[in-house]
Amino acid sequence: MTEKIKNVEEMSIWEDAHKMIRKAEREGIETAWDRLEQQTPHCTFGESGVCCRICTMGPCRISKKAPLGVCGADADVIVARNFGRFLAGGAAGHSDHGRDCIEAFHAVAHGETEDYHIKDEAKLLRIAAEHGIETNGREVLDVAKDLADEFFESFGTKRKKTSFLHRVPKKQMETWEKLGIVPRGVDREITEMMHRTHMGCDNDATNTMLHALRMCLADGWAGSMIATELSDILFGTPTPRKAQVNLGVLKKDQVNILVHGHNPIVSEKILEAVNEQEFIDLAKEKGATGINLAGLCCTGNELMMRQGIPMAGNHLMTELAIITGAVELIVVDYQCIMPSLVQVGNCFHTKMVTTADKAKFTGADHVKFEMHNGMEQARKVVRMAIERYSMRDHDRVEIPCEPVDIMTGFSNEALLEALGGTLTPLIDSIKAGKIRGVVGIVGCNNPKYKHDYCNVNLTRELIKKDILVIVTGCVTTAAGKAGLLVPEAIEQAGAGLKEVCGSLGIPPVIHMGSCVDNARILQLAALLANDLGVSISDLPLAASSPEWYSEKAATIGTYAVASGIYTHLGHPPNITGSPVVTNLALNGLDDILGACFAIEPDPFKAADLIDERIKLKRKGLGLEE
Ligand code: XCC
Ligand code: SF4
Repeated sequence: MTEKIKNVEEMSIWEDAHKMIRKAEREGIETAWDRLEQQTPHCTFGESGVCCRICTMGPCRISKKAPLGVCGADADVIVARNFGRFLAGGAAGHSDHGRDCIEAFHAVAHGETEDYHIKDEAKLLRIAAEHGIETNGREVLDVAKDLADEFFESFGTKRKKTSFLHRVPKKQMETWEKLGIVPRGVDREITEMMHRTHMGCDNDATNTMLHALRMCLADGWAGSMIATELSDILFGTPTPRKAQVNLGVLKKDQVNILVHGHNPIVSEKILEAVNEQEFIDLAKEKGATGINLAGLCCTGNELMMRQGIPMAGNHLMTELAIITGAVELIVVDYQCIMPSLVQVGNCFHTKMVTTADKAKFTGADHVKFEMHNGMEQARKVVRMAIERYSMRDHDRVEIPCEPVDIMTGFSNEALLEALGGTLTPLIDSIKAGKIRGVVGIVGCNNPKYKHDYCNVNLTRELIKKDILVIVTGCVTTAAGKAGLLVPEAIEQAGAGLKEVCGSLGIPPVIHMGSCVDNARILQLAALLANDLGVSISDLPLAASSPEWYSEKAATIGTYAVASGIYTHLGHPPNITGSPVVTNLALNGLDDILGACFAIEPDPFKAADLIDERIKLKRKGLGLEE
């Protein structure tokens, strides 16, 4: 065995993680940290983005000795193409999730399913009206049919603009028009990126990156925004509610089912099924006291926001959740699901079930969810979980801690309601400097970092500086475990933020949902900019993804910057081999968009960088500190 690079305390900041990593070591179970060690050191050509595999005259690797690929492409072109395709993967992930939501919504509108319904009619009518669809005196389902068509069109190639661009502030839109980056169709922009990056097409790094901005804008303002708004229409717009987080939400004496992935279409049905009396009785027959459903990653966020279902953990906790030995079944749809979960499950009695044809895992059982059979399939999955309870080895069960309370459910609608119906109190607080700015901290975990160290410390530092923090994605669980998602956390905030949040009864760190729900942050930014009659890039806003890992996270960062929001990342994407692309990301974009990326692994220094930026933007608006 090779020497461990890190001790357990250096891998994560959490007690539940430490205990489960130790249990894994005792029981000889491999985790992401072990495999990271086997993969280290990483290939420096790959890391800096200068390895090109786009055609079979290569692969080519750029170095001082060999500065051009066989075709003559230099490091800038190769990095831009690789990064363009990386971002296309992220845009495709969110947006195809959005398309699945449209398909569900379309099936409801056309009466093709009994299993899904319109839950928030008022929101449906509001969004339809936003898109110029007649709502007066019409059947709700007829309006829904038109809205489904509107959204499908947003993915196509015939229009000049996607849906939701009417939400973009005027000045911001003028910037995009000038740069030629107004997104046309979601699929079109992704396909065009694949085309441009084929050998012999776009051989100008800056030009490729401009298209990357357009493609990512299509993801944020259309693909993701459609996913968010339709999920609200189908399953309800989130409202503030209590929930709990960490591995302590698993129950020793109950059948534990975990939902993992992203789209509420599967997890909402599983939730309905676990509450059916027939299954509760069956679980009791098998010796359990009940059925416990908990979430992981973003599907966990979706269920937590709308239903208050507890969150077992974020990305790096997914293997560790199974290592408790208490999980009967883990049911997944797509994205961020480590294939290793099958192997870890095999070390216990844990069954993994896949539900989407586009995300099968060798070794897992496949129960295909379709619009017409969601409930039937959910019942099948819950029955499988209950049947496995008798296979559990109770001597191997270890639930490592007590759960922590959180407050969730802050959709923009809910936030507006908490503010008394208008944004004015928030804007007044910003003007008065009680809230100096707003920062969205989003994204993932990455075993290259001490798990959640940056996520938590950056959040803490910002609220100390009177900066309101909005969290989504896997940062949510980090902030929740740290006790930052409850109203009492105002004690850790600066005096101004403490006063404002205290009077509203809200936490200084607001949970706004899953990763597609970063679209809610875009909408909020647009509302603030419109209210002040400025561009988003004029606002004292920033975004951060301290521990990001995925293509999707890079895409989110890129649409944030393209939308005028300064964005901090803990580490750079694989672009450092190109001076042109790197300079564009860190400086050049600032000149054309009023926003750029910043890279800083240290959360305390990152908080200072963000603080400086907020000062600058406040000054630009003529606001006092
Ligand atoms: Fe995935 Fe969305 Fe990242 Fe978490 S935050 S690891 S992308 S689940 Ni999106
Ligand atoms: Fe090499 Fe050019 Fe082919 Fe890339 S596209 S593999 S640089 S020959």
